Amino acid sequence: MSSCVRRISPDGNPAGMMSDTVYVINGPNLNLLGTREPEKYGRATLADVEALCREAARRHGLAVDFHQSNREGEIVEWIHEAGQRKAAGIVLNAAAYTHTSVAILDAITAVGVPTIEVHITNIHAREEFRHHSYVSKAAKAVLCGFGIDGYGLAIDGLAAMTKARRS
Ligand code: CA2
Repeated sequence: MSSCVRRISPDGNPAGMMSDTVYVINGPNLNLLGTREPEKYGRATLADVEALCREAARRHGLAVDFHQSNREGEIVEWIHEAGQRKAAGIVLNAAAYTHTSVAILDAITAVGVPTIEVHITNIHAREEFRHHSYVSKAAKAVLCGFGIDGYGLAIDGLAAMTKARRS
């Protein structure tokens, strides 16, 4: 006789099953969006980015866990949380940590959640030090230069990428 045990993890997600949640994680200074340097980053606020992400996710039957921090360790911990909760994906604008953080690269690699790197600006058309990204080494895809629309495009891409895995 065979039996099957379906384990339920503390967040209510059956063990081994992918959740419908996409983590959107924003790095340092992105809380200033819409209030400074509009010529570079536009006039939309981080609250506008959150609304855009929720709408894009809703179209695909996904939910959003939206975060911003100016602290590297907190970003690392949200990536771990996305892994523990078996998130459908991560949309990550690590901002300046993109160009410096091996800790964030290691976290993405460790959790194995499909991660889309997003930048509002085209980092390759900016200063040389912005051309290198540690995040890109572990990202499934990279979007830059679409303004805040890049976040919605990243969620569309994640939905397409993970559809088969979620059904
Ligand atoms: O283009 C992007 O999204 C960046 O990730 C933005 C980072 C920058 O360090 C990256 O090279 C590219 C900077 C985020 C700062 O956000 C601000 C927003 C409004 C006003 C001032 C800063």
